[in-house]
Amino acid sequence: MATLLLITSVAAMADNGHQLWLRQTGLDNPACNVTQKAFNPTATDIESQTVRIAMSELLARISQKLNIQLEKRADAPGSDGFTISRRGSNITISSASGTGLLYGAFALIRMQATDTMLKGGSVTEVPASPLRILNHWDNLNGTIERGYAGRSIFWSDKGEIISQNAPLLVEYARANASIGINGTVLNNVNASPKVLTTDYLKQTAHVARILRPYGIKVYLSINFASPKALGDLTTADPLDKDVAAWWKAKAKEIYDLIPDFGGFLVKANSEGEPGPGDYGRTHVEGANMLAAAVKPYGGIIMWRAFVYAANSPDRAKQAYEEFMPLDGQFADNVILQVKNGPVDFQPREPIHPLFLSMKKTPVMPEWQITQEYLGHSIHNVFLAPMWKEMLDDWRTYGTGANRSFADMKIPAIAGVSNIGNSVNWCGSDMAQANWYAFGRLAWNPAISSEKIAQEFISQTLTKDKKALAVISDIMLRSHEACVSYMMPMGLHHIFAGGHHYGPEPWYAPRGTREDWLPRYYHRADSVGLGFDRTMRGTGAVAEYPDEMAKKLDDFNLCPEKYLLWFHHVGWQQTLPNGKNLWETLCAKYDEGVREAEDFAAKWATVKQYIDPERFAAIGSRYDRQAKDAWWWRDACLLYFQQFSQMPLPEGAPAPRHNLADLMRFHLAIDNYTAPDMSKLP
Ligand code: GCV
Repeated sequence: MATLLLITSVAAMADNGHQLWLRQTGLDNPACNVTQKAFNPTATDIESQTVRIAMSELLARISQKLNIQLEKRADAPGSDGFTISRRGSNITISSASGTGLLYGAFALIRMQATDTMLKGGSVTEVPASPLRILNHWDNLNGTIERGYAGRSIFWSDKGEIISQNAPLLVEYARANASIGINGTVLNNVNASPKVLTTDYLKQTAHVARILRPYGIKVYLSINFASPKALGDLTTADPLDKDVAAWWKAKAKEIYDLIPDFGGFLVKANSEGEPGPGDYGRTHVEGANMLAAAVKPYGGIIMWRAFVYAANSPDRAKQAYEEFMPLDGQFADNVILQVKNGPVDFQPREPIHPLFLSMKKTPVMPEWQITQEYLGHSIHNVFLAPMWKEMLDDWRTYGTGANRSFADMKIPAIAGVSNIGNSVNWCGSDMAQANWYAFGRLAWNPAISSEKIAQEFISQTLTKDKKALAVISDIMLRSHEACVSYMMPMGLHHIFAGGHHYGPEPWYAPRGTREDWLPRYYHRADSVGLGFDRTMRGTGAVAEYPDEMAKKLDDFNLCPEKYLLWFHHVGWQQTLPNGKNLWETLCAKYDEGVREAEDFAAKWATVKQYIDPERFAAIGSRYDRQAKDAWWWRDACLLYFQQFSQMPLPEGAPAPRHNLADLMRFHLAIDNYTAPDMSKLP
C-alpha cells in the first residue's frame, strides 16, 4: 500500500518527467477486478510479495473493465516468461514464477498504455537473456563517472553512507521491473575496495531487500586488490591460498547478509585498475579464483574484457589478443563482459570481434546507456538503432556457441546506466528513452527500434498520432545524424580529452598517452585520413570471421560507414559512391547539421501536444544540439582541411566559426544540469 500511495502522490505532481513511462491511468478503477490463484494473500515470502505488487500495479493502472486473474503454473514457459490470454473481458496472466507474473502485469499495462490491448487469444513472452543488468558507475562518495543526471541515488554525498531513501529505491525497482531488468550493479567498475567492508555490505543488503520483491538482484563491482587494500593481507595474488581463502570468507559474509546476491563485476588490469596481471597471472587465474568463492551460492563473475596497454600499435586489437587464447578455460560461472565495439562506446563502432569468435566462453554485451560519447544528456540521441546494428552483425556473422541473441544463447546483457538524482532520472526527458530501450531490447532483441520509440512516446509524451509520428521519426534518425555531425564514415575518438563532449581532433597535451589522443585514431596526413587496419596495416580485420574480414579488408566492399575505421583513404581517392573522400566527408558533416536543424524545427511543430515544461526542456536541447552540430562540422572540416588542402565542395555552406576560435574556446557543457530530486514539489 505504501507503494501505491507513493505512486499516487507522484502522479499529482507537475510534469517534470519524474514518472517516466509509468503514468497513471486506472487509479484503483473499481471496474477492474484482479484476483490470483495459488498465493496466500497474507504470506510474507518474496514471491507472494511480488504477486501482490503485480496485483496492485494492475489495479492502479488498468482503466478498462476487466477481470484479471494471475495464475502460477508449473508448466508455463521459462522462469521469467508469461502468457497472457483473453476471452471476452476475462484475462489470465500465467507464469511459473512471481516475477513472471509481474512482467506479465507490466506487459498488459503497456498494451493498454500503447493502445495495443489484446482483444482475444493469447501471447507468450520469454526473455532472450536470463540476466538483464544495469551497471551503475556510481562512486561511494555519490559522484557518478560519466553520469549526466546529477548524483548517485544509492551512495550519499554526506560521508559515504548509502541512500536510505526507500521510497526512491522502490520507484527505481518498479521502473526497472516494468521493462524486465532483473539485476543491478550498485557501484563503479573503478571500484573502491571499501565497498566490501562490513558496513557497506550491510547497506547493500538494505538495498537488496528493497529491490528483491521486484525480481531484481544486487551485484557489486570489486577491486581485485581488496584483500591487500583493506589491510588484511600483503598480496592479492590469485594463486596465493590466503587470498583465495579471503575471497571465500568474504563471499560467505556477503551471502549470509544477501542470500540471493548476484555476484561480482570486475575491471582488472585496465586503465590502472589492479588485476591478476600484477602478479604475472592470467585473466583466467584471476576470474576462476573469484568464481570458486561465489560458486557454492550460485553467484557469477562478470569479467570485463575492456583492456588495452599503453601505446600499442592498435588498441582495437588488444582485447581479442588477450582473451581469445583463453577461450574455454574460464570456470562455468564466469561470463566475459564485452563492450559492443573494440575501442570504447564510440558513436559508431563495428561489432567487437570477441562476440563472433569466442566459442566456449559465454560472452555478454556491455552497452553504454549514458551518453559519454553521444552528447551527454544534452543531445537527444536515441540509441536503439545503434544497439540493433551490433545485434544484426552478431546475427549475420556469429559462429559457435554464442551465435546470436536470436538463438537465445546470450547469457546476460549489461547497460551502463544513465540514472542519477535528477528529477527526471536521466538528466533529460529524451534520455529516458535509452534506459527504456535497453530494457526492452535485453528482453527481446527482435523488437524494432520503431516499436520501442513508439511505445516510449505514447507512454511518456503524447498519444496524438501525428505528433507521435513526428517525434518517432526524429528519434529514429537521431543516431545516424549524430554520427554524421560528429564522426562519420568510421572516424572515431576525435573528442576533447576528459569530458568527451565536443570535437577536438587536434587535442594533444604534452605527455599524454598516444592512444588517448585523437591523432592516434584519425591518422590525418597529407595523403589521406583513417586508420589502416587492413592486412596491409595493423591486420585487425583478421580478428573477424573470414567472410566479414574479406569484406572489411577490401576498399570497394567495406561498408562506407566503417571505411575510415579500417582504411587510410586518400583525400582525392574516388569511393564506390563515385565521389572522392573529401567530398563525401564534407557531404556527411553537412547532412548531420541539416538533420540536427530539422529535428529542432520538427520538435517546434508538436508544441500543442506536449506539456509546456517538457516541451521547453526538450526543445532547448534540440536547439543546442543543432548549434553544437555546426561546431562539430566546422571544427572537423576546418581541421582536416589543413591536411586535405582542398576547398569545401561547391554549394557547401560557409563555416560559421574559424579554426583558431574553435581551438581556443572549448565547447562548454555547463548550464545543462537538470534539477535534482530534492527539488520535487
Ligand atoms: C569506468 C572509458 C571511460 C571511463 C570508464 C572506462 C571503462 O575509458 O572513459 O570513464 O571507466 O571506459 O569502461 O572502464
